Amino acid sequence: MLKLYGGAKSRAAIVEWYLEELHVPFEYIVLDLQAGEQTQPNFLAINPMGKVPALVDGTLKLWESGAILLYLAQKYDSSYPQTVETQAEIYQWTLFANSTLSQEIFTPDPADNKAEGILAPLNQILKTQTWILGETFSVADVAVGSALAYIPIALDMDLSPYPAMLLYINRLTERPAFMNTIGKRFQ
Ligand SMILES: N[C@@H](CCC(=O)N[C@@H](CS)C(=O)NCC(=O)O)C(=O)O
Repeated sequence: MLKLYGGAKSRAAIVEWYLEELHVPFEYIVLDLQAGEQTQPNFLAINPMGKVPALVDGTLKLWESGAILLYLAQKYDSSYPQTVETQAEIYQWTLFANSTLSQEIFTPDPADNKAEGILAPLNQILKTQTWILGETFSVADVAVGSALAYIPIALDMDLSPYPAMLLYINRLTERPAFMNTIGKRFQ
């Protein structure tokens, strides 16, 4: 069975959410990050960087949440788009979520927060469509949505200027797979 390595409150919950969406059975192995289990040789053999999430699927050992999401989408998502162009949009949104979006949301100093520049266009996009790629929920929603859904959970950021985004976050957090994973782990 596929194995997902995570920590009590870690980015592994993003992958856990997507696995639940896909109904792919997996074993979730929670490492004690405080105790440094991620730096032990048996885990470094899976991810030499000593970070979670990491995934083991047969002989494949994969790390970086974005890479894991994209792999799972291609292998297990029956609605994964067939055209290279739409696949490229999925890469775009997944990489955006893990780089530009995360950097601008999760700034150590709230005074440095430049998120407005990207939250406003995101809100605009979500005014006219249900999900990031249009009317079909996809891995792009897991990548982008997990970052956005984290704002009301953990950050002191006013999202009232972005009502379409707030509705989008509500749609995501009401999904049973979200509630069973991120929703539970970050209560
Ligand atoms: N960009 C990586 C970040 C991985 C990461 O920093 N994971 C944290 C938990 S959320 C971790 O393993 N921390 C333990 C450590 O750095 O020792 C990803 O998205 O997978």
